[in-house]
Amino acid sequence: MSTHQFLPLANYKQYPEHIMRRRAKTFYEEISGRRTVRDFSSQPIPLSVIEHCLRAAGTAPSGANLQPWHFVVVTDSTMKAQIREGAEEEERTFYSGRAPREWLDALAPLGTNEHKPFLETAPCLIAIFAETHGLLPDGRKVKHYYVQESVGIATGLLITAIHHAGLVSLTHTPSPMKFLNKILKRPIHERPFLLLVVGYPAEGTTVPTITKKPLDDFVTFT
Ligand code: IYR
Repeated sequence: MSTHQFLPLANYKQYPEHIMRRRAKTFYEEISGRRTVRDFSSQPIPLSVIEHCLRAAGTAPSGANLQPWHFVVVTDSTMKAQIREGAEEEERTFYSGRAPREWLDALAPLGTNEHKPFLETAPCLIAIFAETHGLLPDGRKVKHYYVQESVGIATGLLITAIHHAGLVSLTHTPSPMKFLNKILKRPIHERPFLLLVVGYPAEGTTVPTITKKPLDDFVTFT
């Protein structure tokens, strides 16, 4: 028998089926309106909103509940400029040789290139790090489990919370992203996972004409 304490499941509420259906549909309608944006207004965002979105991300399930993530919120313009410089350096090599033709062809509909002005224009960058292992105060390592999955889920919740709050985001993955450890002074056991650009869309922003697959194309019911 477990010697650890368990509590009754609090706050769970079972809805009648028709209510559940309506809630599921309403949520789908809200989240299907999310678009990745690459053109940001410089208008500052309330950090209290970001704090709540991060709290939501921190509720994510994780391997053995070890929560192997760290989020760095960057609003300082000098730091944003350094991040832009680091990212554009990687992107220049990516777009001018490192990426195979097939990859560049796949990206063509998104209209991306090596210029990343949004890293300076947007009011907020959230650098997400995956902790490959934990560290005890005495320096001993703690093994982490399902790190990629856990950080991916937390990031998904963060993106959802940001959309729900009424802000837009861009999942940016300059690769490799090691420059983020240096600029943000994070230890080497924290692996940069993703750079989330957050803010308001610039006036007149356009988004590419891409679509999401219909359900039948990506789900099998047995
Ligand atoms: N990191 C590059 C290239 C890029 C790669 C993928 I996969 C994308 O979905 C979008 C961009 C860039 O940010 O331009």
